[in-house]
Amino acid sequence: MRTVTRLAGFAVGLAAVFGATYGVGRVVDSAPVVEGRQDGDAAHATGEPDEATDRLPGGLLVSDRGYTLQPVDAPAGEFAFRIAGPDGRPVTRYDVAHDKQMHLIVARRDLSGFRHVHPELAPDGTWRVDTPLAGPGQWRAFADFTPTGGEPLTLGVDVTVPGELTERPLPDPTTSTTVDGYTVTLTGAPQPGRTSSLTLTVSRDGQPVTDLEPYLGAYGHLVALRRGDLAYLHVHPDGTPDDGRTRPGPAVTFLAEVPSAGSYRLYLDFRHGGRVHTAEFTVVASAAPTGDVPTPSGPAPTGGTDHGTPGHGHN
Ligand SMILES: [Cu+2]
Repeated sequence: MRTVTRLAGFAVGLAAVFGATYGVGRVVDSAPVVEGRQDGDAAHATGEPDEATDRLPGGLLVSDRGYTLQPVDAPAGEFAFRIAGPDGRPVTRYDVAHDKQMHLIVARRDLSGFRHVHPELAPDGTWRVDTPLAGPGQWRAFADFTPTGGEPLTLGVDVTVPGELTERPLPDPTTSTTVDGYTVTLTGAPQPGRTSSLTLTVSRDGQPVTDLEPYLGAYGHLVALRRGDLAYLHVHPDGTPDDGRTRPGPAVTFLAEVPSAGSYRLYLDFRHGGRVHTAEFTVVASAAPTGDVPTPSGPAPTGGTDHGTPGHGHN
């Protein structure tokens, strides 16, 4: 089903904007599978999972597959943007994914200040939200959406908030962090080019939290950003609240595939007590040693200090 969607999106994009913005992504992306898509989609026809190998990670491009993220002027205290479609006009129809038509994620270039919010769509295609940009600096804003008739996209754009900027160093890698009185521990480590299982376990006052509340169709929502370029990674929850097997905590498991070795900042949104909390981790993805056998779950990162890092509330 997914393949069909992607194919449809590609055909539409190609017909409408032959070689224009779509070409940007293809030129930059050197993965050979991309060529397969060009000549009739041999790779897709096999049904192989190719999410991470046939294109760039999300969020690096302001324009992809004919869709362009365009911030627009907004009153103070508001952030507004449109998605221009292949015909150049603002897109007004979107599919719902993870409970929403549009997910807007922002983070400062130093990976601090993460926020995940849900703008409101006006009939003219303008998305508006109380500005999530919480202070001066160079921010990256990511629009994560699926245009109706197209395929899922994450477009990114830089936004500058003037003022005195204090650059914050990336916190050390850790397997435990605290936010709003919750302790969240991480097991598993991402490895480039393969799917890794990451499990986040939530406790409070030393007791496991077993009544997490669904948020965006899952018991947690995880975003990963790569240090250096803020490549944006979709990380899919393994299980949903209504599948008959997934429990409401204390553990929430995600399947992650990172595109390269390097440092990543993970942001886990979870809901408990009627509020959304965001736990943050720095993790390091290391290339697997030669001859290593792929495993769904790697060992916890070692060498990290065990201190908690302050998270950011979701209010
Ligand atoms: Cu969202």
